[in-house]
Amino acid sequence: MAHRDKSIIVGLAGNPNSGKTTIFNNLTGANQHVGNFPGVTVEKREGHFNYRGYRVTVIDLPGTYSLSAYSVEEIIARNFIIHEKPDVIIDIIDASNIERNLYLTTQISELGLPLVLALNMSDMAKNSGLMIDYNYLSKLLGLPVIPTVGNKNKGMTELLDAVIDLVENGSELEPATVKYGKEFDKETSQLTELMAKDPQTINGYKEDWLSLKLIEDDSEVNKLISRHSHADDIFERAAKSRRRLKSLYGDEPSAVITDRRYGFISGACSEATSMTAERRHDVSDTIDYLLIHPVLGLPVFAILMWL
Ligand SMILES: Nc1nc2c(ncn2[C@@H]2O[C@H](COP(=O)(O)OP(=O)(O)OP(=O)(O)O)[C@@H](O)[C@H]2O)c(=O)[nH]1
Ligand SMILES: [Mg+2]
Repeated sequence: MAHRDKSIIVGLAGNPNSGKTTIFNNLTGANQHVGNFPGVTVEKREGHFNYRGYRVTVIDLPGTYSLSAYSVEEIIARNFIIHEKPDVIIDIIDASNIERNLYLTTQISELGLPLVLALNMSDMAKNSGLMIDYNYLSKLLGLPVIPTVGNKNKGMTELLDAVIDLVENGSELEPATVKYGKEFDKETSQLTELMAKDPQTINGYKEDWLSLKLIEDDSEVNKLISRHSHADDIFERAAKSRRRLKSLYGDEPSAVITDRRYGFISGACSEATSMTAERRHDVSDTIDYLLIHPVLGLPVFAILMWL
């Protein structure tokens, strides 16, 4: 009973429509209230419950595909994660769309907070013939992975146990990181060095993450760094890095970063997921059907050859 009075904060993040609110309701029941995130009209659901001697506060974050600073939802989710520093983030993933959903995961993981993945809609994934080796995926990503079916209230105890285990014991796993390559590392380490000159301004942020965001020219991070005592040097360095990387890769660094993340995800998914024989047949039957179709046949053939 040593932890009877301990309070923890858990943030529920995830893509739109992945089942966040369903899981939030399962966890908190009627014990919830709805307000707004500070300064904006985006709804903030907050709920409470007790589990294994902890008082748990859960926040249902707005659904986002990414943590760039393009939309108000993305900025809210990101600022909440960075500033409120929840004890654990549960990233709710639509398992039937696993690759697209894991894009956000790579970004949350880079923020360096304890993270648990709920592979929700695992029923839909299974019904569509997608088989996921959850244990292997967990090993590859270096994160706890719990299959759930939100609308059937399945997997909630396992999910909560994973959260509490992480709080009590930390992770036995080392989160896998996306490798951006030597050239990126060279640039980010120079920026990191400059940022270390004013630790107060960057207090609470991971320097590696800030460096990458500066190279991406992220408006929110630029705002933060404009208060840094070496702001001019940092911006100059970031612009140089951007130019250098662009000429090396022949593309915007932000596009290279996105590619690397998807490369990492598709590597993990190709190892940890497979399709049932029926699903493979369905896919090849559809292609056959399209190929012999009198109107669509030729264009589809041309597209397949071009791919
Ligand atoms: N088949 C299936 N449906 C689910 C599951 N979890 C949630 N749903 C359904 O999926 C729909 C979307 O769920 P929500 O909980 O509203 O998703 P959300 O992530 O809160 O969506 P936004 O707030 O719009 O981002 C609802 O109709 C749920 O009943 C699941 O595991 N399997
Ligand atoms: Mg919702």
